[in-house]
Amino acid sequence: MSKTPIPKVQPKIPLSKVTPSKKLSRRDLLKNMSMIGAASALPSLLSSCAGINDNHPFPAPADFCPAPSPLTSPLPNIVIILTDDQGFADVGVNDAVGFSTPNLDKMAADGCCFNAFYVAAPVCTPSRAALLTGCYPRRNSMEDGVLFPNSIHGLHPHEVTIADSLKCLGYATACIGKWHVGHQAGLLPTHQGFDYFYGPPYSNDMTPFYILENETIIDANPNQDLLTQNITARALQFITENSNNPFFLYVPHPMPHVPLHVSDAFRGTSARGLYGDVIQEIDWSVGEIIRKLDELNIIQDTLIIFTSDNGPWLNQGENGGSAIPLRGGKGSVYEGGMRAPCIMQWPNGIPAASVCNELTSTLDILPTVASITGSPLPTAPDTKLIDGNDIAQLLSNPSLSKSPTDYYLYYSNAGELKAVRDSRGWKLHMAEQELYYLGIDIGEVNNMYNLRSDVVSRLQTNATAIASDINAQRRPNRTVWQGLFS
Ligand SMILES: [Ca+2]
Repeated sequence: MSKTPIPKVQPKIPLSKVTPSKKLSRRDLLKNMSMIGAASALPSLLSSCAGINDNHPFPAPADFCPAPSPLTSPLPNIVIILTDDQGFADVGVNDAVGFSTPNLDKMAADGCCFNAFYVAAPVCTPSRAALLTGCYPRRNSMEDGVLFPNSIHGLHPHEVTIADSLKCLGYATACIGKWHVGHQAGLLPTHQGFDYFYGPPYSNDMTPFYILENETIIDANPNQDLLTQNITARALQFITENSNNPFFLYVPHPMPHVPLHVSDAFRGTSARGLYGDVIQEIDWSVGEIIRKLDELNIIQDTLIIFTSDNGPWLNQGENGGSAIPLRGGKGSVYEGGMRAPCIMQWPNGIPAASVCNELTSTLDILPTVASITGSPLPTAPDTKLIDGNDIAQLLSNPSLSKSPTDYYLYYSNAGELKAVRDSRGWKLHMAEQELYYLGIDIGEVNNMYNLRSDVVSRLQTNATAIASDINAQRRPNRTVWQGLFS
């Protein structure tokens, strides 16, 4: 065994260590809330709240971990690289036009392309909350669009994230990139299982835009041209410092979200304008991470997952990406909004040059990581607490195994249930009365709604049942209206 002994679980940083740059007065808060149209919610907040709403059924993070029971030796490192608004077609292996992604293509040659891999919302915040927790955003009340600088809620710290789960086994954990599931005091990555955080709290088109290290603003006016470079440098440093122990590295790039920015080294390098240049720099970053893992001789025991948080921002024109041949993009529940490019590499666990066409999603990452490491999941008798499924068998045998997910729900960017698909490829848009068979109609062109009432009925019934269960088991987000950062 090449790994060092597993260290003791470290407690999360207590709330008392939070150092907000500026506190808002109650008057400022009222002004902000009316700006975001939430004034009507205020009386219940004020009456119920001594700073936070805290009716979450899960234990506090420090009390979550059961007795550790790691399964394998050595434990695999986990690296998740998440891009922002990169389209399904914006990687070489998915026929990108005008730029190249040699490092992602090599990753596919050394690992597996997941061609029916979904995110759980067509916009940033709910998609990211889902990836981290394995839950549809409605289950943990993160479904209602993206957070803005004056938002005062976020993912509840009692939710069990991938980082929380792996901390129980002593993993070193870092989030290096864009967070965007809660930026007020007590909602940052350091309260969600991450030992270290570097990056912006939310999207790069929001102001004030700043860079945090853990919970301190270290750059109030960052040069966005250097975002990808700086994130990459810190990711490499984290890998180097933790090469002798198991680690979880989450790299959610702020790019290629508009406004696009790229370093001088990559400016003008593609035939697809700034968007192509930005993707080529992200591809470079992927290559740097893989090279570092290789150099440190730990790549065999590292699962690397590359995907995007939602589809391309099509109305940005030249500055947006592409999901062709999929229909729609960011904000849409057509495939282009929620089917993401996904490549996974793990030399000891995934066969090289493999392809998986089975139904999979970001929801599956948490339970799969738990399966391959032995890290714990939240449990309760007879109650479903997360929505994802363990796809470890699909990793080890991508072309022959079957998806454990029978039905997948498509929620809008406002959290409304809009569509459902099954593991065979039938997809129903309920309000629109559109039925497609994705197996031969990935572009959602040929509406078969009036031809297959049996399929419509089956999909409708199952979607309604799953959604009803989720609604019945909803857990709260956390609202913080003290200690605001901005
Ligand atoms: Ca996004």
